[in-house]
Amino acid sequence: MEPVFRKDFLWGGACAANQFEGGWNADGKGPSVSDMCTNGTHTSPKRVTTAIRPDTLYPSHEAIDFYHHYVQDIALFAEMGFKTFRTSINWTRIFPTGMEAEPNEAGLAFYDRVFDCCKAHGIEPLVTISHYELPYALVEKYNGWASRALVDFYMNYCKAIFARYQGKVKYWLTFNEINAGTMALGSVLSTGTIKGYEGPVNAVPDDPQTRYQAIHHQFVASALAVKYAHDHYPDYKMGDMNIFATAYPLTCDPADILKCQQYMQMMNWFCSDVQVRGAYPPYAARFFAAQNIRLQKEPGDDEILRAGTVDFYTCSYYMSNCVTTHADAAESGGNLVGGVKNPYLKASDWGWQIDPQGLRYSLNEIYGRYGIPVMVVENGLGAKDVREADGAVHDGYRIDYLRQHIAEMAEAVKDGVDLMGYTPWGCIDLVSASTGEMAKRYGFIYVAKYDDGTGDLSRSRKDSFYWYKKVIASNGADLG
Ligand code: BGP
Repeated sequence: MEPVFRKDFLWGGACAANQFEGGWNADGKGPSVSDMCTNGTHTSPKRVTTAIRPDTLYPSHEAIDFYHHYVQDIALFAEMGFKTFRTSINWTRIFPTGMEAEPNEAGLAFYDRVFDCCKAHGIEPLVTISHYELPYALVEKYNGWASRALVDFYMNYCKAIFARYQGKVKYWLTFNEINAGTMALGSVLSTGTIKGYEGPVNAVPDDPQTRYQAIHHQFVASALAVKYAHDHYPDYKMGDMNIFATAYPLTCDPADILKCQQYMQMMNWFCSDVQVRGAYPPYAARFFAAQNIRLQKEPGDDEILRAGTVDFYTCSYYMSNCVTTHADAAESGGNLVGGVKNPYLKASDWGWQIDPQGLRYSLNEIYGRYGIPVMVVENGLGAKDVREADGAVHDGYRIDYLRQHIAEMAEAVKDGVDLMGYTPWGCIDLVSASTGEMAKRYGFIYVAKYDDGTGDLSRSRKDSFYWYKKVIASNGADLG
């Protein structure tokens, strides 16, 4: 294939602190919402608890212990040729309850070491400020982002990390998958609006009013952070981050087309319309009225949103789904994002429908709408891997998945999309966000850690490791 990607294309991989660091209470760190979540499976949901229960496995507590393996892990990323590494900062390492006046020096120092190590290998960090790691103390006291008070706590956190990592970090994402809050499951991971709730993560009593109010507070916090960064650190590039859950109408029945459009609006466009264009989109008003949602805005909020628009757009892309008004269609099994089965697509073992062409389609839609640089900061196949006795993992299925998606990204670039980079999800095996499992692996690097909490944490290179190294070395021209 001819080289089509930019010369400075940001090839790399993505992780999130709560899913791979471990060290959940090391060096003064406080508990986050994720630290209160037990393990689960595809069929039995993980649970959130209001206190750490004895004899209960909390997968984030050790995870794959990047906290003590970062030197080795970043060296492996460098061996693959990573230009960038997307990770997040665990808010509770810096502010253990989220409410302290001063940051925790030991937490700040850890990320100094991580970013210095990246820099030493010529890897540019791409940092998610908040990736499902809300301080649990803010849930207990404020019901998470339901409270406007969180805007100030978030800003204190941003100011501390913006100042500290000047010269080390240039690319920032304000919230991971901010549109997760538009779904009921997002109330655990994203908005933290679960005060006093203990039970399965998919059975939280749903309250759309609270979720959308929480998202409004996140919009304000994000815009203030972007504006502050632009004013104080002109070299910082600020991005948003969305789940892009492409949907197609199941039939050409105009009722299906309309339903799909409405789904696309409130699921995929609503948050980025606010964060990229700086105002609530017109279609939202009717949605809120129909749901009886009344947002509390403070005077000046509209100006804040207008002044804090992002420099680049990012998204996760794993799958697509269908939407229909016809009641007899079968559900697809996606964990975070539900939908109707597409008869033309196959699904992963976790029911996520694999749709590489949908990525080309989505990138065209996104770039056509916003016209700012776009980056795919999560994509990949969660699958069960087998490590052979000699340490090898023959993950041809993962190579196939990634190859097809990269080929479609190349088509999107040829279509005219300004694509900045690509960071496949879970470049090293880590804990699944939706199920809490280790068995759902995404990595190029296998980690000997299992669902029962056992494993010696040893790392080994999968077949996809060597394949991705060639992809990066050829700037995407050699897809093997
Ligand atoms: C996204 C999250 C990630 C990640 C990924 C894969 O929704 O941003 O944190 O985990 O999906 O999902 P899962 O881990 O459930 O397979």
